[in-house]
Amino acid sequence: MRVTTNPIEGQKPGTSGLRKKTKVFMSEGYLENFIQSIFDATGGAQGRTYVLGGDGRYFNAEAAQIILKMAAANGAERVIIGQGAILSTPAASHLIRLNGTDGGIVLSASHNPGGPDEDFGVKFNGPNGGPASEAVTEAIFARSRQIGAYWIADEPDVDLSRIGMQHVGSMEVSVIDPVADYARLMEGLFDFPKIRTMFSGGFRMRFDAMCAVTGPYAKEIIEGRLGAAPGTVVHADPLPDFGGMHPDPNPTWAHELMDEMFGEDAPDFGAASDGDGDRNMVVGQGVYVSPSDSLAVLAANAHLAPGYRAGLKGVARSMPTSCAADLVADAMGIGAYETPTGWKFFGNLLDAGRATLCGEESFGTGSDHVREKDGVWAVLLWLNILAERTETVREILNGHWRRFGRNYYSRHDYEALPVDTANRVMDGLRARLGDLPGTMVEGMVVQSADDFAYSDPVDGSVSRGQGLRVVFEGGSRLVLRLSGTGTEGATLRLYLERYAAGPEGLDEEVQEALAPMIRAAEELAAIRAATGRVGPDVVT
Ligand code: G16
Repeated sequence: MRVTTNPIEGQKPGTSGLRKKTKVFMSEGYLENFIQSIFDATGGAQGRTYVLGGDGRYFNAEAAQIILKMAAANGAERVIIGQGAILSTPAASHLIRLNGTDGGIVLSASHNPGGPDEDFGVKFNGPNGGPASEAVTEAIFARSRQIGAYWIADEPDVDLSRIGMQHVGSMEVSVIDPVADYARLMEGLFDFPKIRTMFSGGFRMRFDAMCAVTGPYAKEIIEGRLGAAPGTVVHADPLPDFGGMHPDPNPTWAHELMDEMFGEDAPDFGAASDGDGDRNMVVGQGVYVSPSDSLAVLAANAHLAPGYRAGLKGVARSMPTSCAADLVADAMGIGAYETPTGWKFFGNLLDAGRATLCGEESFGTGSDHVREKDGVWAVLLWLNILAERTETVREILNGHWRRFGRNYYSRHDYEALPVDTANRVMDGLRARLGDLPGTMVEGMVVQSADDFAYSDPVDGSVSRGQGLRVVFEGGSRLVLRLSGTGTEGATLRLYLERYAAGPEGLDEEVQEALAPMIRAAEELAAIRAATGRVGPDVVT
């Protein structure tokens, strides 16, 4: 059935897909226009196969039914969908690769809250299993501004609770167990028997799934296959509103886990994941592991896990992520890459075999096993390393810092700012960049300052305007950029990094260690003065 429509403003994918308020997505023709734009901008759906699933948030199942009918009406041959329309983002990426499909559609606004008054999102991944490149998202946006009609089959809903083959018109719909293939992939990468032995020896863990998609994955793998005590995984049922939780695994939002890990009789290891299962936070007994440090520790120890025994080809990190991983890569004599924020920028490096591990300060870590970041994978790699090294998380971190030095790191977020105000702060610092090299700020000499531009070493594409960067002599840095994932106003992210070579000064309190950087940032960008805020809303 052909339905006439008109272009809808603002269907521009951000850092990771299109994210809007759920009610916007539910408004007439909104989802339909965007899905049709995806099909149109990628050569049409005729004869194609796709993977489809989402994080279970409000409107997930309804949106999946609409997309199935649209795929059928656009001539798709087959859609593989998780039971209940559930798939974590990394599991979807794996299924695309495993089945050699033409791509996949993931329904998620990731770590943003869910519910009728919260957020919804749609991401398109290509045949390599990774987020669509900028060229593709631009083409989708361009198409959304010209669209005049969409196609949707007038067919009954698919029974998504029933595993097996069904049809929408002549299109096959394979409803599959969302966990099975993913769990098998993990078993091939990690030493499950060794981790099992660690758990049976009394090792205790808490995994907070935050009422989001990783619950079923963590239950099956960590409790089921690895034998962790029942109850290790908490908030394990994906709920449409995430039980009112903000499924963002950081110390602010995963505070229940933080309280437990910093309390009396804390478990040996704690972890949390986000809405769609691609993020992770890792905590030891009384010690928080920053995502940048986690990437560096994983890079230095990955060879302890069977899937990475042959060593790493290279390590990639997003520009605002601390340089800790670079120090490991240097020591190992492998490539270190610095990309813009957004997992899509890692795709070419992974496909070309230049990088094996990738990571971001925004709680994302992953490897070439899929083309998305992967929360459960990161937790399993940590477990494998802990089982091999038989040291605590704190001992591993301390040893790492003694060897490589410590990159003290924190991100300060100023959320829901008026867009004009946020732009003014960015413009103000941008205008000063050229004059900064050689000047002193807070007793530190500015070595370089620029608006980060990335030239992809594989396809030569250039992405400009990716964040303002001020680098000081000695390896300390300030980065300022606007978030590309928010749905309300603008979020300014200030990234602070101070390098301490050691051996002294490796165990300061992080915010105290960063105090000079915080003052330098205010001197250079005047965020508090311009926004009237007394401090950041979120500190990670
Ligand atoms: C997404 C992207 C990440 C990015 C993060 C934060 O994560 O996939 O690559 O680092 O957003 O982006 P921003 O700073 O622009 O808000 P997710 O987990 O939301 O898909």
